[in-house]
Amino acid sequence: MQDRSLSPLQAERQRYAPKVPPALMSAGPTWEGAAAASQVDPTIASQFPHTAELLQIRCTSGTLAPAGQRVGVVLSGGQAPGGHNVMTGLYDALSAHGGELTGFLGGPIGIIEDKGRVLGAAEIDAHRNTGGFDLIGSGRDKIATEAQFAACAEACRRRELTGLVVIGGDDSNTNAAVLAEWFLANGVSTSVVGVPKTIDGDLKAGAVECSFGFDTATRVYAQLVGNIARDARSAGKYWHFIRLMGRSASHVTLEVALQTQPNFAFIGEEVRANGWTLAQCIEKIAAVIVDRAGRGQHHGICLVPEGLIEFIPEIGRLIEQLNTALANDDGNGSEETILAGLPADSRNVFRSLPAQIRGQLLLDRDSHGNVQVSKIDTESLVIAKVQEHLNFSDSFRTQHHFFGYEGRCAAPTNFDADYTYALGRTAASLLASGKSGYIAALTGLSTEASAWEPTGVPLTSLMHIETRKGKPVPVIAKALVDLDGAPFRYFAERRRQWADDDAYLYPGAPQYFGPAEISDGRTMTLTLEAEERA
Ligand code: FBP
Repeated sequence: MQDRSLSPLQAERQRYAPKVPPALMSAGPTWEGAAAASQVDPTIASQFPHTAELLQIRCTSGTLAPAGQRVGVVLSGGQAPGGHNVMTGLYDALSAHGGELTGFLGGPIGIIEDKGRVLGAAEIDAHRNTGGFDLIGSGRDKIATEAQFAACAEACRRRELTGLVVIGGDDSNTNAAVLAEWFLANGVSTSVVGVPKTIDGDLKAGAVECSFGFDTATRVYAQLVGNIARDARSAGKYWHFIRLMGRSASHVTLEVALQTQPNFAFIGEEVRANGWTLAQCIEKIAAVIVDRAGRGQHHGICLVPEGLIEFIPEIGRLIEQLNTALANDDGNGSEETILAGLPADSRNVFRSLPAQIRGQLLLDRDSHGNVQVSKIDTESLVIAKVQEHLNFSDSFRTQHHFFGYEGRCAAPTNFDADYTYALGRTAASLLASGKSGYIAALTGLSTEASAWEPTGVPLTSLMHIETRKGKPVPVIAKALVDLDGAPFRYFAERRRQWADDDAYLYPGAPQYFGPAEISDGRTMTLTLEAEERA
């Protein structure tokens, strides 16, 4: 009888052998210091005396871990395609020389509470090239207090771990940086290394060219947006407002716009740079709707980054003030008490918003003090305000969508499968050389995997000071869309034409087999940025 425990695609993907730079497959790790990745802020340097002066390093030969390495791994934050392959890369490098990989369960809390298990070959093999984080689970806990650092140290000592790998986004890698520093300061021999994960694409700087998961997730969203664009054009009666995940930064929206060529896309960073108020944002999309309607086109596609709301100046200010007010609230404060502490203009902004949005703005912050933008229906806010602004309600019919979870656990594209497997081996190599306080990276990602260069980037070089829960703290900086960068310029030069014509592209589903230009492609963002650097 046919085995139906796996879909045909799952079975085929398990057999996929990731493409990796040859250096990562040979023995004996050798790392060379290059130069300081960037100048570390003096306040950060004073708080990270053991890791602030690390140099960026490059692997010149071999990365197979020496015998007997015991490494712990944790998945932290939101799911991103490829997390399992970081683990298979680590596992393969370690097990080739009798090493061992322990998975901490349920995210950082798994280290704090020492909940973990040594991973075996069968379960690792079953998760090769799969999406999801279900092998060990994930979580958003923050490792913040002295007691928690000590508990993590104890877990590492008890398990005699030579290394710990934190797979996460900006906040999780901040955790990794703090832990690496704390371990060095307190004589804990476990080295700590981070891996850049997030579909949001906002963990990148210098040698960290992109975070894993961005490639797969944006391809899934672009497929869905393309399908909707074709539906919109076929029916000719709906404007579709599509909110896309990505937190504050608009990288996901920009990439999806580049892949699909919608009639309109908000880019949060542009809104902030120009200081566009909510009313001005609405005027811009309304102008496109009116123009198109004048030509008999009553359909369209508008992309809305989930973080847009934070970039509209008056709402951004309101959110910051609410963040501080909520951080100081004991949980018993009513909406009115919380609002009473805000400046009058922010109170007015709050009251001008639809009730649904007001409620969502007051929801709990995440453990890092961030507003949870995925829970705010910004696309509905835009629709409501456009409706108020326009007077032709009969011919302006809308649909709204939110795409986020649809893409976070898709089977990684070949790029993400290759990249994450290589990141796992790079992390193993850094640890095998006793390097701590680094994030694993590969440079040259727009080229063939055989030309990628395994690199270690000091975590402190990615940090800046930010206000969190009302206090200044060193954190890894979120990379926002660069308005002078090639991806945004490409978009800005073409958007007028995309608004007028139906220039939609239909990228279709991510492909795992077939011509390399389809199955092994790179995102437009990565390609345009690499072309600009060349
Ligand atoms: P990370 O920064 O942890 O990678 O989060 C990615 C993300 O998908 C964001 O785009 C989104 O805003 C958030 O997670 C949603 O969080 P949750 O999974 O807790 O609903």
